[in-house]
Amino acid sequence: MGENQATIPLEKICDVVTEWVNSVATLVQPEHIHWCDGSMEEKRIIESQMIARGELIKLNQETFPDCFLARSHPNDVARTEHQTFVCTRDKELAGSNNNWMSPDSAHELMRGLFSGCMQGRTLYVIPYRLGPLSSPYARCGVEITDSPYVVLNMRIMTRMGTDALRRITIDGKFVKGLHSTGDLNSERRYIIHYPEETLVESFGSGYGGNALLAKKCHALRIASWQAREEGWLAEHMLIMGVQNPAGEVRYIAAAFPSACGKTNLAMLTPPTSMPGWKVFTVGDDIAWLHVGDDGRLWAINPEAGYFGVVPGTNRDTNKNAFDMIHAGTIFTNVALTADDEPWWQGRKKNQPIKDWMGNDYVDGAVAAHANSRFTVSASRNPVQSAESNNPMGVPISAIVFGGRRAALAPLVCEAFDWDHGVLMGASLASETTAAATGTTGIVRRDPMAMKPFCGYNLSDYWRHWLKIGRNLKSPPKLFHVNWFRRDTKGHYLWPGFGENLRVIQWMLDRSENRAAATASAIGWMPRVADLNLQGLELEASIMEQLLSVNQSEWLQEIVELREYFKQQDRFPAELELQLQSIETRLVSNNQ
Ligand code: GTP
Ligand code: SPV
Ligand code: MN
Repeated sequence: MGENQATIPLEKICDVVTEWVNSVATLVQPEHIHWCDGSMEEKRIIESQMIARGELIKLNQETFPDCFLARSHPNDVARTEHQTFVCTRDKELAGSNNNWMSPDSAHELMRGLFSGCMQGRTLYVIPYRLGPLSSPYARCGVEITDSPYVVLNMRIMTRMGTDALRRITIDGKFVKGLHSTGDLNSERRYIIHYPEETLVESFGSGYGGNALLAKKCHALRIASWQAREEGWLAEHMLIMGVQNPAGEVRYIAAAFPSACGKTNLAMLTPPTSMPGWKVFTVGDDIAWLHVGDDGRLWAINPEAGYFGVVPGTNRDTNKNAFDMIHAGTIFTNVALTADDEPWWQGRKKNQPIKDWMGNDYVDGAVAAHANSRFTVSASRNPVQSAESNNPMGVPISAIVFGGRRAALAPLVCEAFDWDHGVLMGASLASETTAAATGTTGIVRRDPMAMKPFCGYNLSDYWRHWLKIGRNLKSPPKLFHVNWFRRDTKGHYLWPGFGENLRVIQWMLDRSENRAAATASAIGWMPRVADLNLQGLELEASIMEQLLSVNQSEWLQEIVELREYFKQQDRFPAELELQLQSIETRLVSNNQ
């Protein structure tokens, strides 16, 4: 496909896109229109224009070459889920998990907001491809935006530019994304999806998932809709390769809610006490999963870069990320030091003088915003997998679900079969984080880490998952993990980060049928002796606690899950059956 693509003359390829750009331009009335080609020259021009206007700060070029700092409006620092809508003709299709408006009312509302909104501004046309070149699973989109910050970020996060336009001509279709920062009035902020029109409209925000429309809006909400129609899955998952000392490489996909550890796990540095182990990153946030001809599940990462959480990143927690973000990185909403270095909580070096809003830093105040982020190309990752650009993706041996749970959920647990694993995913809950606006630290249900990103009714989504399982001859094993269990003083019981590889080793060994486990009421679990804990100094009593299943707490969880699932119309009978089995086992196992 690559060769055919290159032979199409550029002047022939833009018709479908040009038509749409022209109609948008009539509505938004920009001063200029710029078609992004993704070139280095274009990057430099946009950077210098933004620097001249004070929208971008050049960081210390000796210690952080080609790095910049951007500050978003203080009311615009995270995704705003209450202003995010899925607008389907039939409300039931969007499900109670999504905010809904009729497509007609949404179009009317957005037309009003977009009307004349780019007067005096440049309209950027960003053609982009999601997925490796020549992959049959790759998809294209075009984002129209008036934000040069969005252009610079999309340039890193997607394969942006002329190649994407060529592919659109071959595909004959693309996802449309129209975005304007508007006046950044938080009352007039909407992120609207029309899956039936493969269209996204976003107004009033310039931040992250609200504005980089290829990411959550296209690659998850619209893509999940398409995936259901076409028989695949679009998931909020990292993809990692793990090589054991024997040189065998296996791949894992893991769904954790926002700011719950995907980037960190995907780039994990093995502990020194696990010599010979290696980890390679395929993706850190989104996976597109297809049933292969061989009956296995295969995954590609649609993205080309990382938009990762900065706070907490250092040599001890995530050395690969720490090294990676010392060049070619856009920092958003971090603090600044006297010598123009970025600063964040947990950086362990230097001191801030300006906080994330650009105000003088006062001791004890918040320096970097909790949801401050780095944008960096995946090619800068020292452990990027060579398979990242494989058009067919990588075969998945294990699917992992996990969240932040101070109590209840054990360190690791394996589903008895696919349907049980789907229930595990559907039951996922986590303490809320700063990745979305609202109160943090409250446990909420976040099925498959997709609550904010599933573009359709969750019950239909679970049915789709069950169906995918039926189509897999060699399904991956499914697991639930919890790195975030705490003691009564609030300290994490498990050291996390690199040490998580110990749990991964057990999961992969299970998928090869070479690790022991015991059956608990909630799934297969390792005994302490079944885990490789060599070189890890952790009291036996803590390990016991991490692997314990408290019967009364779990019975209470079943009650709460029933209550939650009752709110989902069309809840699949197969999952109700799974829930009943757990309950029966809890009562009879007496554990
Ligand atoms: P999104 O990009 O929002 O989807 O998040 P993510 O799932 O990629 O989360 P990320 O890896 O960026 O982690 C978020 C926060 O959790 C960071 O502050 C990390 O330092 C912290 N974290 C990650 N892994 C662990 C772990 O194993 N243990 C503990 N205690 N903290 C962790
Ligand atoms: C998340 O919130 O899950 C993110 C960041 O990965 S954002 O792109 O803002 O959605
Ligand atoms: Mn995410």
